[in-house]
Amino acid sequence: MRGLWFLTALSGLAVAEDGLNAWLRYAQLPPNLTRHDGIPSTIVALNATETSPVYTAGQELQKGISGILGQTPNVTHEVSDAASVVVGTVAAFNSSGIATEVPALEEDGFWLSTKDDKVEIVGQNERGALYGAFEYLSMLAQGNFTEVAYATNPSAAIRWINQWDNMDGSIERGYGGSSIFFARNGISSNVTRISEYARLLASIRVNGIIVNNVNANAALLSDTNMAGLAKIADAMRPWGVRVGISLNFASPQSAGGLNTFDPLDSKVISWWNGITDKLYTHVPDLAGFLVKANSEGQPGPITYGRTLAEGANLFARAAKPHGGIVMFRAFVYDNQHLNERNWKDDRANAAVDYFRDLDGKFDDNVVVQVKYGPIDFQVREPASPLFAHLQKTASAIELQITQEYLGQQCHLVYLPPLWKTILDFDLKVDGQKSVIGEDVLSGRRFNKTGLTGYAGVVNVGQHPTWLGSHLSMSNLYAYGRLAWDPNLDSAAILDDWTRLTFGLSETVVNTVASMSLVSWEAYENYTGNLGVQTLTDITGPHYGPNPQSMDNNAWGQWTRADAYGIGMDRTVKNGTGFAGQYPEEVAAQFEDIETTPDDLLLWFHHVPYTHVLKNGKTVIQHFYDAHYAGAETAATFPKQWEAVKGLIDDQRYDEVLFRLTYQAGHAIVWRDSINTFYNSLSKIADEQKRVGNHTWRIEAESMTLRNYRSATVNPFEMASNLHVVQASGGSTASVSAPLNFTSGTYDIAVAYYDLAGGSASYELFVNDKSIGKWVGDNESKLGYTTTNGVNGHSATRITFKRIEVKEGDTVRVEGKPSGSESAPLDYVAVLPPGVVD
Ligand code: GCV
Repeated sequence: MRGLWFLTALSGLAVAEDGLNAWLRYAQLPPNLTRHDGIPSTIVALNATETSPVYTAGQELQKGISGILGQTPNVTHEVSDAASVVVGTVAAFNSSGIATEVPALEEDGFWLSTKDDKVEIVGQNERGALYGAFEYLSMLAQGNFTEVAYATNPSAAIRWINQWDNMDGSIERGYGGSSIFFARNGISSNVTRISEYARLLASIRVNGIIVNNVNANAALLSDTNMAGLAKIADAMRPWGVRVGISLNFASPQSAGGLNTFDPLDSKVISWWNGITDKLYTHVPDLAGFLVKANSEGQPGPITYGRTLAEGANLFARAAKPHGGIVMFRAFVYDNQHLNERNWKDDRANAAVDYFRDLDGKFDDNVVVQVKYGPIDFQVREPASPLFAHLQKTASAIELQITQEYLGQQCHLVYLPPLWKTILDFDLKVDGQKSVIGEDVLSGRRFNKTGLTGYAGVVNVGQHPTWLGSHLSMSNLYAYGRLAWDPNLDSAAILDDWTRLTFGLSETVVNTVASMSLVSWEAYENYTGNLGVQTLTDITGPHYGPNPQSMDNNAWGQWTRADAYGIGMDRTVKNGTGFAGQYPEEVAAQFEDIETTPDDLLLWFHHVPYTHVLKNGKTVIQHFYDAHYAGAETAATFPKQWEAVKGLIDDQRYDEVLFRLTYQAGHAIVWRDSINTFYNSLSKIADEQKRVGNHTWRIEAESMTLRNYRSATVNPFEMASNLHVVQASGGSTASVSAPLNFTSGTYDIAVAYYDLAGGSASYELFVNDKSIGKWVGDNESKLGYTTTNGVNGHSATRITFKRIEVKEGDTVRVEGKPSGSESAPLDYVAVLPPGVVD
């Protein structure tokens, strides 16, 4: 028997996994962890209706127990003495006559008891019962057979997802493939992935989803599409996930044929009432609406001189009779009239400026949805001060699981430590403790009952890994866990996720933790430090470096960098006044440069590059050092990951290794371009003389060129030594140079540019020995927003490890252009062990 278990466990490991099951794999436990006694034989689910989450819980328990423990229990719906697991609502338990001592539960809460060889899972409602079933399965899957008996309740009622899916099947800021909800300007006919997604969401206790982009298309309101929405809702309902939609404010005009969309116009009101009634006939439990108004070109009530509250209440009143709610976004700003030359202009002020005086003017089924920081999902922002002003209005925080500004799922960035800087922040409203997660979003601080919570922007797509990257899924998992309880520890959540996703090996758990828990800090280090934002290409794909674009843009995301200094002066005394939007104590802290933490210094203050930080370094030296440190940390990731080889399946091992290796290379791209840019702007040298000095590099333009020509790049800092080479025709080109390094073993890295419009092929040689071949086809592998430029988005590095080199050998790279990709090369680095350059 033991031998059989062993074989199964081993073969289980070898099976390739594509990530589709995410953290719900229910992999069989290793024999030493499996309890052979007391494997549940009968599950009683106290509801036999197939669309009921309790019915789903019964099925899921059966599936999970069978996978984890290797024996398939029966599922029945009648109470019997044989029952070893019973799942149902408090009401169903009571009416079945089962004696339980369940404490009072809140909506969606549950009680789980595994004492006395019986498992009882009691939900306040059906959804809660399903959550309890997932909790029990999560324990089993982690080999945790402890006897427990406890109740748990959500911190907030709203725990939603926002997908930014377009009706043509694309996803705004989508890096995980095309939409699972929409295709060809309609609703997708295949709901399999939709229901699988709902399963994942239910397991992390997400109870609602907006399925279409906030930049909404009124075509969703056609009869055909409403019928399609009903199919989506049917697929998600058994998992307790309610569906909602984003609305386009101008729909009465663009889709309804009216000559206005003024929210106070009676024709407009009755048009929306009619549409809403119709929607509810298709989807009777529609969760509600999400509205982006008067922002980034979207229409809204201000167009007619109406307030944002009047706009929100229009939808609230239409939805109210049906029990629906309106999530109204506070992301309102006027990018047409922001002018960097005006020292006092500041997009960060917009949310409070627009909403402060509207507090209390929203209907009670409106929730103002506030991005976590005042700008837009940057690598670090202070908490939005709007949370302190919405005292009579329901509010929710908007977090972004989608890594729009944080490496687009091609860089490992575990986000909970970033979210925690906001959730754990104390706004000290009126001098009283007002921690955003625990006190404000829970509704406790301002005595809000019912409607508060969380909205997480997610770009799940058709990719088998859902987000395009296995490791990014920890962010989705953690989002649900934190929305339930914002006081949870980021590291503990991650360990649960790793065990469920990759198995119980301690090496795997420790490796994922050791990379993930420093990943946000590393990303911040090699992108934008001290609160300056990410320094990405704000006018382009928001992916690679482009610090110049962070000024003189119309989006109001500025750093005010010049030859002498950097940072936004957001003080009241001399700047934009933003610091004054916080409650008194916090405002005073940020107003004063002495009490502003270094990591938000440039958010609140404009300082010379020579300003000395609390850590004793000047701003510019900190920039240099942080970029080197960040890239060095990223360089450890692929190496660390190698430790899990053989401990997880090869498919996921290889796919993760590919991305971590790419990230290590792109971190160097970031490091060099940011350092080169600020070095050139400030003319202040790096004390350690690293910037611009690359002992181990051979610049392509200095090599012997065949069919390649040297070129400058724009922006200038996007190439080492400011130059690249590009093939001048369609035929194979090459660069070659003698290696003037002491004979030994080196890693050889080649820096090249991978453009969207072609797949150039490359080969690296030492003398005439081929070291490796590759193709510039990131566009079909990585999912980030590709471009056709030789720039910080396309800059890529490939590394060949442990190559024997003799002094005087010749290194050669051959490149064969393809399409618009002229096989561009930047440099070859010949790296002694441990050197990151
Ligand atoms: C959906 C940023 C993003 C946009 C997004 C917008 C928003 O500006 O870049 O893609 O639009 O935020 O949140 O509405």
